[in-house]
Amino acid sequence: MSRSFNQQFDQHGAWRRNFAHRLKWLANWLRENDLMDHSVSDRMRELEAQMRTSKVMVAFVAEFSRGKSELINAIFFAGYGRRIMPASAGRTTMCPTELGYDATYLPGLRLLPIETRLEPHSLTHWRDETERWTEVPVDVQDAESLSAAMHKVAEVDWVPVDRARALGFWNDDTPQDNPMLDAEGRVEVPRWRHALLNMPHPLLEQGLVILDTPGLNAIGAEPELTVSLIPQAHAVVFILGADTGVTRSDLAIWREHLVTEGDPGETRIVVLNKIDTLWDTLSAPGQIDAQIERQCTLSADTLGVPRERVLPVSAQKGLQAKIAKDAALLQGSRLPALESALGDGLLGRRETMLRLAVEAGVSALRAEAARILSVRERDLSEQALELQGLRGKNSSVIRHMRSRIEQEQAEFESSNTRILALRSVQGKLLREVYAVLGSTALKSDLARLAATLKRPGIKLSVRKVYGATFDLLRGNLREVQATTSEIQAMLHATFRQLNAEHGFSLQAPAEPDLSGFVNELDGIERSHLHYLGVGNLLKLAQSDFCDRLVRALGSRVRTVNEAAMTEVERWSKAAGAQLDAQLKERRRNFVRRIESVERIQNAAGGLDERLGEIRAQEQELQVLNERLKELTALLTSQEPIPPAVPGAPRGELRAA
Ligand SMILES: Nc1nc2c(ncn2[C@@H]2O[C@H](COP(=O)(O)OP(=O)(O)OP(=O)(O)O)[C@@H](O)[C@H]2O)c(=O)[nH]1
Ligand SMILES: [Mg+2]
Repeated sequence: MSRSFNQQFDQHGAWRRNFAHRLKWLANWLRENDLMDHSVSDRMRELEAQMRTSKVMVAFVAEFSRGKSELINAIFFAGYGRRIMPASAGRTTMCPTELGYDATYLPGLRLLPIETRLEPHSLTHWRDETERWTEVPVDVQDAESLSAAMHKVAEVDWVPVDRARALGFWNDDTPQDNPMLDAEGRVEVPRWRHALLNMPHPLLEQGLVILDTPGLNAIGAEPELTVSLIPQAHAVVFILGADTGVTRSDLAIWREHLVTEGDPGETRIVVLNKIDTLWDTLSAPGQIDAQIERQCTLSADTLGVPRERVLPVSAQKGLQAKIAKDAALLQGSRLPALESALGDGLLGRRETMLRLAVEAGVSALRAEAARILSVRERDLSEQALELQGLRGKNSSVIRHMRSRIEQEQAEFESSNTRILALRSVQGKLLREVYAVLGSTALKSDLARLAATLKRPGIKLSVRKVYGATFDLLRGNLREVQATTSEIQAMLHATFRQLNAEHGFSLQAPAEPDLSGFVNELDGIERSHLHYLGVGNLLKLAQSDFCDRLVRALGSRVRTVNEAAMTEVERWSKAAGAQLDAQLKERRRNFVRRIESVERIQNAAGGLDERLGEIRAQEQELQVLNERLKELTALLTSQEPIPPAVPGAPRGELRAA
């Protein structure tokens, strides 16, 4: 039998915990052997954060009442022995609901009031404005309390049409989509804009984020969901009812949310839910199966996905079976097959991606630490050469040698101008990068877009207007890439000179490649145009819709720009740290050389003794080098860490 999603996620979590533990070990070892300089510790921190903060988001998207919330209950919350997410006939979930765990906040439910839509900020902005959220205290250990709190996401208010219009739930241009009025002419609108449940559930603690969404009308004009939140999910589960098949509104949602930006298909799973409604005591089991199969094939054809991407289940019976521990019913619900599809596809791919990212980080870390070792090795062999030259020489020669080293030291200290110049040019170019990609520049680019989109008659040329803005944004990244190439050329030249002058082994770190970010912008542009193409174009006439759309765009582009700036910064820091490390080692080297000569001056026969010491130190370095390779290779493996060779030099690993 295949493992359940929960088990697979547990393993994924164990793999991550194991990595964090080994990283700590490695850090101790590096510190004890004096190998933890700035660039090494930066790499360490990055690796640690990368593992710790990596999230896996699964979004559940469908028309109302298809069973999104019920499916979430069945897959993730059956252990509570009851429904946690409210699921009932008609519209239930009224606002997008994110379930996750962030240890920096107390566990509980936070709700963002719908009125925030009247203010000009994106959801991303509101996430950090804690005081604007309504906190609902929850005892997350207690199923009753949790379930009671979650009913908040179903809350609605009845408001006059004007207010509904302002909030984005009423559009005069598309009357067919407007909700019904009550006897007093009021409109039903969600009370909350977004809900965040922060809860130390084992899966959520390991980085799973679940996004439950409301059906079509309850979303209203919230482009952020379509153009920002859902495209960033690692998997999207789209749900149909086995009784209804693909309806017109299912198709509308599919087209708006599920047609992907880049990576096609694989991250989309179609669920044909409520197969229990086809279970019929008058039909033979074979007939029922044939009927389910027919519905799956039909749905696959209508949506244009391969048949195997459509999975039939009964969320309700699955939940019931898990709670009652009824194995036959669970098999009948076909929930296990869906869970393993989610697990294999989603977690498998996620883990591979994380592994690749981490491996790149680990080899950079190894290279940084190995560089420190090789500088030390070279210093030792130079010292040995220098000392061997003293064999059989008289004391005046030795005195002379000492003063030569001191002179060299003084010259070295005064020749730092080239290094200072390099630093200042680097700093200036980096400030230019910030100016191009920073949020002030972005704001003005996007303000222009918003203003243009609001012009009457713009609908026909939306593609062109977006194209112009995105050309500008892509141009910014290219401009920055040109700047980094310039810095890189300078680094190469200066490093080569310093290497020649001082015998350093500086090597400019690989220049960041920003083309991936350009591709991300392409994807964002496509998703926006797609969104506007599926019937949202008319809404551009509403100025607040336009603003919301551009804000959602702003927060995604900002993320891309910030990630690009981080890459550039990391690269620039790595170059600086190398320089620092070599300067530090060189200074230490002068001190050691003077010390050696001093000792030989003072004691006859000290020469051979000192040479012997140097040989021993060289051997130590070799052992450290081997151990470094071994320990970094073991970071991502599950194998036990072998003990160090007996008699190995100081600073062996201690358990963290
Ligand atoms: N028979 C049957 N009913 C189901 C199944 N799954 C869900 N339901 C019922 O369908 C209704 C809607 O389920 P929900 O989970 O609230 O649907 P939803 O997609 O979250 O709907 P909204 O929150 O309104 O967007 C509820 O009454 C569920 O009990 C199923 O597998 N079989
Ligand atoms: Mg729901």
